[in-house]
Amino acid sequence: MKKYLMVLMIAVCALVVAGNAMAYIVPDDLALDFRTTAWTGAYNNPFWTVGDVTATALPQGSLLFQANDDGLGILGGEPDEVDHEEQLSVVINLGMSLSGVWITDLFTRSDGADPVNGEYGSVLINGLDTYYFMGINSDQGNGDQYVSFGGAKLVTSALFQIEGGTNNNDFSVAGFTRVPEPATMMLLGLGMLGLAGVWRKFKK
Ligand SMILES: [Ca+2]
Ligand SMILES: [Ca+2]
Ligand SMILES: [Ca+2]
Repeated sequence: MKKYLMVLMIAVCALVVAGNAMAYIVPDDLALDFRTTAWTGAYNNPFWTVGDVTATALPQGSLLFQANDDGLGILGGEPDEVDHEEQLSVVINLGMSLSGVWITDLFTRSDGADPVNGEYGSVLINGLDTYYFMGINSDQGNGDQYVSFGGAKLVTSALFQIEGGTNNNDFSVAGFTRVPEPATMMLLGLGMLGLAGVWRKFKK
């Protein structure tokens, strides 16, 4: 019986390692996902609302960009993303408990404008806390990068913008993550125990 528990533990460890290896690619299961068809209509509109969440292109007169791989950005300047003094505002009416955000299209720089940091941007959460992200830390496939808030935050607003003031800093926003609830983790644990039990019975 102990042998099978060992096998199970190894399988779990392998899954965790695989999960870490993919840590730099936007996962499919975001808590708030701007890549979904619900957000498709945002393209070429000044703002777009889905449920309690409204995204607005700033400054006034700007229009939203949307794509099913990159998420939201701002039209103009470079053809799609947040660049120049464009800003992407996200307002969540009653707030959502969120733990981080996935940025896309954020790359190192080949034009030499900022070879140290790469493309460089920030997000201001609830008008209080600023988190920075740089292209040198991104997966260079689609410029994916995860920005952690260092724990769950009740987020009511997020304001995305470039940093550094250069024209070629641009990025998109795929969406936000939520940390797994303790209840979810417990269910997962119970499920594993159950699986171990079934395995044991099956072997007898
Ligand atoms: Ca743009
Ligand atoms: Ca892209
Ligand atoms: Ca970019």
